[in-house]
Amino acid sequence: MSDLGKLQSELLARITAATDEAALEALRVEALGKKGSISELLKTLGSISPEERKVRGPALNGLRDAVADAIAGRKAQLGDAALDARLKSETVDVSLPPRPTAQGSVHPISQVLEEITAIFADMGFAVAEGPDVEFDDYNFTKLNIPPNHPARQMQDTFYMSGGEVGKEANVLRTHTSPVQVRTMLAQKPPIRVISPGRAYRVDSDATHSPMFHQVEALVVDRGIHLGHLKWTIEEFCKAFFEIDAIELRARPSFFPFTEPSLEWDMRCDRSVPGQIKFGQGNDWLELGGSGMVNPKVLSGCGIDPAQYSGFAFGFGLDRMAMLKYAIPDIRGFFESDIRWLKHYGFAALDIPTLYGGLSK
Ligand code: FA5
Repeated sequence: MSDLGKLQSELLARITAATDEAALEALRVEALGKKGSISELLKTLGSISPEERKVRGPALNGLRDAVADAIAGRKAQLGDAALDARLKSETVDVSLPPRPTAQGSVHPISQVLEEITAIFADMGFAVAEGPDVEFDDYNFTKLNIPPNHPARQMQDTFYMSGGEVGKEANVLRTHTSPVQVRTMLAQKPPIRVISPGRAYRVDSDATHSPMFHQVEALVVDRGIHLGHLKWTIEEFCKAFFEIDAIELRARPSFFPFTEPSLEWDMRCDRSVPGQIKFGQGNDWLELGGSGMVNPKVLSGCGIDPAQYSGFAFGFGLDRMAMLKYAIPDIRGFFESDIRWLKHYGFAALDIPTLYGGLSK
């Protein structure tokens, strides 16, 4: 065997025997590197005669290519074997339980809003909506609170700059009562709507929030009187507080948009801290304002007060949630504290109805 043949079979045997990439790389450097055995032999080509070079040149190139191919082939073989071994040893445990996902809850305001809507739906009320940014005209003037009237000061709020009075909505509504105006302008009697939603005032303490919720009710038809108002509030409170033996008290009050005006309180016992028992005790809890729709408001909205009369009331929705679910401070509703939401939130909406549900 020629010297080249010997070198080739020796190198190929070592390549085949190499067990990892590092050993292969060492062999590559030893044979094909700058000072490798084959590279050194190639350098000798310059110093031999042209006739010899014709024979030795191709032989050396053949040797170099055979060794390079063998290294590449063995490298691929080792790579495949390593991948095979990894695939055999690595397993995916499909029985691993998923990581727990954060469970949300229904906010008490959403729960109470749905409860109230369902109870009034059972009594035949539709839901009317209005925007949070309201016309000064609807929030005040059409409710018989003209500019500079002292009642505007009792409901100080946030005004949008640039809103042209009467032309552009320019005030964060101070109550849900402007929805009365919107409803009467859009629809003729008989009217029977509620309007739950947000309201805004310059207020902030444990029972007053700058942003809060009210639910408005409006009924306009022929022959509507205070008895209808009383019955509706009583039935609503019985269903909402889930107690038949409630006792309500009406106090004379003043709202420019109702005449006469009444505020409603519920009898309760608050002698045990953190507990409210309705229908007993000697304490009274305020629910909200109400009254017969002022004839000026009716005619201002295009309804003839000689033919129609109506009642309206507006209760604080957050206050009702606080009463029903014994929540001591209104500010917790809007602080987005996860611990608070976990404690007072509901896993799912739970909706009691007055007469057993709409489907009946
Ligand atoms: C009104 O807002 C009248 N629009 C209610 C009304 C409607 C009267 C229809 C007649 C006819 P008042 O300012 O009293 O009334 O507010 C009603 C209820 O909203 C209060 O009893 C209270 O429960 C709630 N409320 C008022 N301000 C706040 C506040 N800053 N934070 C939380 N609740 C509030």
